[in-house]
Amino acid sequence: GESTEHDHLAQIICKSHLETCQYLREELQEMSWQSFLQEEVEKYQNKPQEAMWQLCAVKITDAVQYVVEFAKRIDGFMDLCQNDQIVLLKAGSLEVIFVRMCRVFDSQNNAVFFDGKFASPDVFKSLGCDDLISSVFDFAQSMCSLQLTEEEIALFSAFVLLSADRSWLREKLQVEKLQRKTESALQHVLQKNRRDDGVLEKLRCKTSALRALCGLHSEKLAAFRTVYPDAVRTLFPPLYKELFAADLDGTLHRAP
Ligand code: 4D8
Repeated sequence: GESTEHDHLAQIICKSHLETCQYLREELQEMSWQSFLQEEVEKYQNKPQEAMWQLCAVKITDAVQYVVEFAKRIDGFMDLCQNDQIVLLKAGSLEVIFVRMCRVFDSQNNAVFFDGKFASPDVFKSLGCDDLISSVFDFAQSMCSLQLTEEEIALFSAFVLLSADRSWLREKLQVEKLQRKTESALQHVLQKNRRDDGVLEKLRCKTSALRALCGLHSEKLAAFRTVYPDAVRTLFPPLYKELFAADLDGTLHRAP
């Protein structure tokens, strides 16, 4: 019946999520005391802006690759036309990374697992994007305060990825159907976990916060690129450029 179908979808999405997350939450919680020493923080702060941008672009690209793997394992995603798979990943992969960030976020110390240890916002100072960094950390704090289970994070990630209102979708209805199924599976799981305190509504609000964060990231990248076009061209991972700076020299939009 209805309920077993939800359970099945929730199980598959949760399994895919755990298998594509690199780190288990428990493993990280055990080492949450491992924050960077002051001299290590200074090492990041004294990096040239381009070098810190490159490091972050590489880390984001690694994380994107895991999100792509996650997407491929979601029931129905691979049945979408290739255009729509690309549109959804292009618009949603960074959003899912920001959702996943709450798994590896130490809210007591306002620090995120980055480059092997827990990093506070000052580690990212040399990027020159203090407003973006503080918005990202605020978002992680508010996601953490919802205290979602791994299953709930998995389903919310899938829900975000399957957003049917992205521009340039060709088979919008098919994406809508997948998103609705995911949403009712999430609703079902929240009920099962006795979370009837408007969590679903709060999560729906989070989707606009996620869009704002990605918009801010694009703005920062565009500004950085005007100052350091060569750094972006020669040092940044091709996938990062394809996803976030495709209008410059991506291949996704080029005819084969
Ligand atoms: O599981 O894949 O290892 C953040 C990046 C997380 C950005 C990554 C990052 C994550 C955003 C690097 C730079 C979140 C995990 C590690 C790398 C998401 C900041 C910190 C993944 C969860 C934690 C742990 C800077 C991984 C926000 C972005 C700004 C720019 C100017 C590029």
